[in-house]
Amino acid sequence: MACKRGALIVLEGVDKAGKTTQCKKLVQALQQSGRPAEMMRFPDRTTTIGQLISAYLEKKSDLEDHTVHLLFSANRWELVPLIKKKLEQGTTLVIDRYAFSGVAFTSAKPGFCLDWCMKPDVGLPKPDLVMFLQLSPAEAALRGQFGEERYETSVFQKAVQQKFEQLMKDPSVNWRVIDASQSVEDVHENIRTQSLNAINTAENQQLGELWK
Ligand code: DGP
Repeated sequence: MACKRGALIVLEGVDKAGKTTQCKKLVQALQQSGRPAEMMRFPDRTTTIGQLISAYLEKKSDLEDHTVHLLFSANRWELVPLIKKKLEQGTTLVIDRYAFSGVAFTSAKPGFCLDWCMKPDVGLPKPDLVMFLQLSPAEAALRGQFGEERYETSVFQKAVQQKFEQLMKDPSVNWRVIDASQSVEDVHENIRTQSLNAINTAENQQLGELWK
């Protein structure tokens, strides 16, 4: 019998919600319970395209807004063969940000509509579960100052949050809202439970295509 496929699990949320910490804890917990799991993150700054994105985020270079949007999307597409291979091998992938960040961050800029922003990512592997770590701007501010990178201002983050809320209305995506104001351990427990359910369901389902 062919091995059962892994699940594609995505964590989304505004900056400071705790996505990276929770991705790492989830992968560790899955591995400890004997389930093959690996973490990925977008943008993946290690590729040639990722390095262009990284320089842009660090404000070392300026790129036209449509151009950078397409680069973020290309950065996801270039990893698709690897994503599919891992899932087919039975490895569950836990991904820190995906196309939803792509759409939320660009559509928060003036002159961009959700529809145009979604187009380049149509057809990407569809996550079996997307958990949105919900944290109010006030609570995010309590977690300390934003860094120096582009997009790290509270005004912009509020606009991004609104765009995520619009995206979460799409019933074709399996969204779960997670209260990220709880303790790290409580958030982890919630995420772990949701993920185990998704892994069990994904085993018997074909991988879908996003926004198709
Ligand atoms: P991180 O490495 O998770 O801190 O993300 C870097 C920053 O890039 C963060 O502010 C969110 C933003 N970002 C992530 N993905 C995309 C994307 O696809 N498009 C745009 N415009 N911004 C993104």
